[in-house]
Amino acid sequence: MRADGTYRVLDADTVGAFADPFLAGPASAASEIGDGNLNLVFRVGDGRSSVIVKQALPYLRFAGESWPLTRHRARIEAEAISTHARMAPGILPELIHFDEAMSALVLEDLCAHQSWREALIAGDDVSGVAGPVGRYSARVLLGTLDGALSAGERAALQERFVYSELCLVTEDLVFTAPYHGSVTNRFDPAIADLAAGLTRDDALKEAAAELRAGFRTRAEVLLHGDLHSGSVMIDHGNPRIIDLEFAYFGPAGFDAGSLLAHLAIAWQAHAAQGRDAYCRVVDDCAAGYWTAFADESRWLWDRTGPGVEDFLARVLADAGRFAGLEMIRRIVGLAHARDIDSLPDTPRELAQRRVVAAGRSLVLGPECGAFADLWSRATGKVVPA
Ligand code: SR1
Ligand code: MG
Repeated sequence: MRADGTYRVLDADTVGAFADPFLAGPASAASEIGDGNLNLVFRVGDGRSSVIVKQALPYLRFAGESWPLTRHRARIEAEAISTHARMAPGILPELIHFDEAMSALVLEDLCAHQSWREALIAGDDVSGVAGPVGRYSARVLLGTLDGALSAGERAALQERFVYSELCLVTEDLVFTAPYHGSVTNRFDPAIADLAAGLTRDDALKEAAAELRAGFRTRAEVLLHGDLHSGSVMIDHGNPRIIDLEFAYFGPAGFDAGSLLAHLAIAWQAHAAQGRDAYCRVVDDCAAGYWTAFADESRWLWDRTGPGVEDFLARVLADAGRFAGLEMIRRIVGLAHARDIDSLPDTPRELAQRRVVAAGRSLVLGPECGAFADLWSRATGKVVPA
């Protein structure tokens, strides 16, 4: 907590003084590097080393002051990093300092890393990334599932991660807006027919509402809450998980669904450009994530009651449903995926239509019973009857 307990918005001129105590030498360079939807992000250096300062604004950066938000997400992110790091050491950035009054985190600078999404878009080598991310998901799920902690510890943790304002943003953007013609939706004019069709699709609307109820009420595990390829920074197969401000106790299949949705989006972007060889690379990422998640879960499983295979089957079935909604909203909703937005017109329209069709089949088709089933539907290789 700052001594004077006041909040002020940092900028490139003032963030140096704020970060100074956390650098070896005096801060000599600072720049705003954030391209995220929510917060300010600065890199501050002393010529030899650097840190990241991430500050929550009292509104949603993407929308501006017309969409006010509290700054509670900074505390949630700080606590989620610390909690997840205890369960999955080495894969979260180091939290150097948290200033509650300033709603600011001082974090290890992952300056040698790039986002997994950007590497996938560029068609780069991404080997060695998916496995550790799958093990991270298993560790935080198994570490916070009912029975993993004493009842008192778990209740205390749940109190720190109640259903947050950002959960309401997810509710709106993922489960509601695409199916109700919200003014926040954004889509290519070329697929206006598709977007309009979603608002008349009663089966999809109903399924989305049911999944929203589960998202709201099933406080099963402490999730990342926004786990996608842009939330994973990589450096020669060494992934680090960032942006935990959406963390909350929710359904165990949500993170896996979100991550697999974004890998399917990457796959569809390459497929629409005829890059089949790179689609095989993305196939390996998706299978590598799920296999590592399942194997690590089996390794960590140590409880009575329903067995680990039942647990994995339930996570997979949920992941398929959540993945479908995540895919659809990244085409017609407020926040898109650069994998597809960056394509030229013809492959972009093709990919957008395929992503929405695949998403719909995941939401409305039979429950996914095996990973291959989920992935073949997400990539449109199989369309369930
Ligand atoms: C306007 S906030 C939009 C999205 O950005 C975050 O990364 C979440 O995915 C959220 O839904
Ligand atoms: Mg995010």
